[in-house]
Amino acid sequence: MGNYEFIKTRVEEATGIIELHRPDVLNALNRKMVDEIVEALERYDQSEDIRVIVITGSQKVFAAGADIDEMADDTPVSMELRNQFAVWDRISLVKKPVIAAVNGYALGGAFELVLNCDLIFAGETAKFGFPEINLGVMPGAGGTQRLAKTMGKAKALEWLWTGEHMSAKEVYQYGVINKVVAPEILMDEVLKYTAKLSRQAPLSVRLIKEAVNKVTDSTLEEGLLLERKNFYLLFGSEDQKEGMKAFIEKRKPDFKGK
Ligand code: DAK
Repeated sequence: MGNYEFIKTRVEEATGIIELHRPDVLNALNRKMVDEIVEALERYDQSEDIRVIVITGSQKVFAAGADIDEMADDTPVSMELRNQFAVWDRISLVKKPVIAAVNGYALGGAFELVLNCDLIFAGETAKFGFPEINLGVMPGAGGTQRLAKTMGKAKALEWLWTGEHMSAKEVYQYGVINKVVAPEILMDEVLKYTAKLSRQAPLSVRLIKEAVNKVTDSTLEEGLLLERKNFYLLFGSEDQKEGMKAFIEKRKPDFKGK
């Protein structure tokens, strides 16, 4: 993988891992770091050896939001000219499953990055929140929309207005995250799940992701049409033939993602 300054990458079996690494400032996301995360995501998405992607931080912190020093002097014009949202938009174009593994703080833009992932696993000591209101701003990289869609309008507003941190257990109760485990076994739990997911038919995994994301991004009618299209598409794949043949022959399928 590329030479990165603010992230580390490694591969475990068929899982590509991206670790945020800017320890001096609690992994605060500066622009270069966001560029690096997106570049690594896209590389793993293209790689034939990778089936699942994990984004994580350290045991202590996922990330304390966007780099406040870097954005303090920004203006609407400077942000518009830099077209900074374009790079964020590329995150949701990743076709493979992306899982966030969160220990410690995931605040502001870091929580938005987490909400952009398909699944969220957290350690018991993880803390989530949108402190933007304390800085006189608001979430701008999808936070208000994704939070309200997953936890409901009333709770999202209550929380966004206070800017307070919520524990992993609380957030789990509202259905925002998938699983809470002891912090020291977080990565093992995530890798157990990705090992399982890596054995599933890759095309099915990818088209299910696209169809489920339609639920939150469109009307029911559009979602049903996309689901049907993807369903037909899978019947044109070698993996569908292999999967059904393997069942009939009472053996495990050997999926190739074709
Ligand atoms: N930015 C820069 N430095 C940060 C930082 C941040 N977000 N968070 C922490 N640090 C630095 C601290 O300044 C401190 O540096 P030194 O003093 O040691 O030099 C060091 O990290 C350790 O932090 P603390 O001493 O504060 O550590 P504590 O354990 O006491 O507190 C904390 C941890 C996470 C509660 C606290 O650090 C904190 O509240 N941090 C700020 C949280 C925050 O407000 N985050 C930013 C939210 S706004 C966009 C997309 C997204 C966004 C914006 C634009 N576009 C696409 C245009 C997102 C915006 C946001 O995230």
